[in-house]
Amino acid sequence: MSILEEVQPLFVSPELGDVGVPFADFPMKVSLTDSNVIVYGVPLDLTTSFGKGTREGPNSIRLTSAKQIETYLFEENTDLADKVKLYDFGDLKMPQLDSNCNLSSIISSIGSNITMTADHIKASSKIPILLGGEHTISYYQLKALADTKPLILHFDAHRDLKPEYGGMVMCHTTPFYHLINDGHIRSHDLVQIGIRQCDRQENQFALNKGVVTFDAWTIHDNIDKLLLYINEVTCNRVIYISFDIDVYDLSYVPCTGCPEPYGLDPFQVTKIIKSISSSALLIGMDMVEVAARSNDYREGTLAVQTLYRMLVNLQKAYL
Ligand SMILES: [Mn+2]
Repeated sequence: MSILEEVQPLFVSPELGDVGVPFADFPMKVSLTDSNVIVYGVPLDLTTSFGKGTREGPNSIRLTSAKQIETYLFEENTDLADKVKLYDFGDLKMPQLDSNCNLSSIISSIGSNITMTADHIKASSKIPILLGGEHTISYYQLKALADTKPLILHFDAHRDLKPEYGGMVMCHTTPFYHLINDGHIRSHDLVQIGIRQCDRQENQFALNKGVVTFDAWTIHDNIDKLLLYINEVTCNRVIYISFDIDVYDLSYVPCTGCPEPYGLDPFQVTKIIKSISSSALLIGMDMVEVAARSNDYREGTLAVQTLYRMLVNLQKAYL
């Protein structure tokens, strides 16, 4: 039995899930053995502070990718299937919650399953792509990939650099603080893109630690400065992308937990993705905080199309 078959029972197969089809369901099915990219969902929505609904993220991504049918990217003249052999593990089984449950211990137990899954995917020389769910989960996947010392391109409206929030240490506003503080990532390897909301302490922490920041206003005024920087800094680097859907302006993503104005648009995000050096090697990725409400699948659609563009444009570390 391969180490991937060991973790597979932790997941509900996409065929048995609510949508009933895998992400980017290709006509020609890819087997687990033949795949080089593995997608898995973690529909965690426990600590979100404002709007709820990120538990719908993985399903809305699967549903919109199934409904849109085509995996051909018009402006790239490329089909996703030409670039990746993708396998969808399905969603991590979530524990039953009751009123007495301890949130921290639930998150930590889900977290160990994420770390083990990402670790096994990496050990099988495949790329893990985590679909969320709240941003908390990125901590656990990045922890598994930390030994590759990746440069982290963190797209987000928020810094997520708080030490704790509402009495919770591990929650959706804290993952990058703890990744740095626990020694999993180096602060100067964190590039935060599209930032426009945080508190004074987070800003000071970022400045003191040398976290690289391109806030939304800087990008709006002079995107070329960012494109040049990304192209240079990703040259011959292993990279990880953590993509919070709320980096987009709230007009594109009305359902996510903390939608914010003054955000990026899809053309800007595509330019940024395309500015990544062709010598960069992608080691892993997450797409988090995607939500859906009452048949509003705008975020799922945007998440799918953003993921497709990242997958066709980036060179995968193990290919
Ligand atoms: Mn955010």
